Amino acid sequence: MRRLTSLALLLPMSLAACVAPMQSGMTGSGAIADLLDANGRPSGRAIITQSADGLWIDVTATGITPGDHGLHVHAVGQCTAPEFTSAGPHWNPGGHQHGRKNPQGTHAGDAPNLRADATGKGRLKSWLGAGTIANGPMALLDADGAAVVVHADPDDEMTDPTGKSGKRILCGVLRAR
Ligand SMILES: [Cu+2]
Ligand SMILES: [Zn+2]
Repeated sequence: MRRLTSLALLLPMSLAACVAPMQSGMTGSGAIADLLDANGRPSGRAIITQSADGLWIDVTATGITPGDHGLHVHAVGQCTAPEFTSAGPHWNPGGHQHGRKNPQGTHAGDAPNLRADATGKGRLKSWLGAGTIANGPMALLDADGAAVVVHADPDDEMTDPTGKSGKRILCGVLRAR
């Protein structure tokens, strides 16, 4: 009985220790982008959160064709329609090749494909990789910022430097949140 009591006293403390890093990742150390299509139409949202193990991405996209779409963080925080080439190449502070399945990969900005359903809506939540939002050599929001881009075609997660993911159809400039 005495042993049970001391366990019950210890439990809340160990729980608090587990939860603390998650909370600090959710308050302040994040970035958000409103996605726009080539006509400037609101088309979803991207949120990037920093936690102890790196960056996490959560993207909701609307108004796109059903199926898989390449999704990346690009190196420049500029989305000039309609081509969105202003967003630059994939965010790649580590100097790697493209693709999560590429032995020479991966870009820090490479996310898994985003799959849209029959209504043209999709959501992708994934661990992105090592990195930070604002500080250090792997900072996402560096001097020229960063953007989230959704592509017309699936990313083969292998072919350098773009994964053959085709046209850039949605783009959103990341800002600190
Ligand atoms: Cu891209
Ligand atoms: Zn890439």
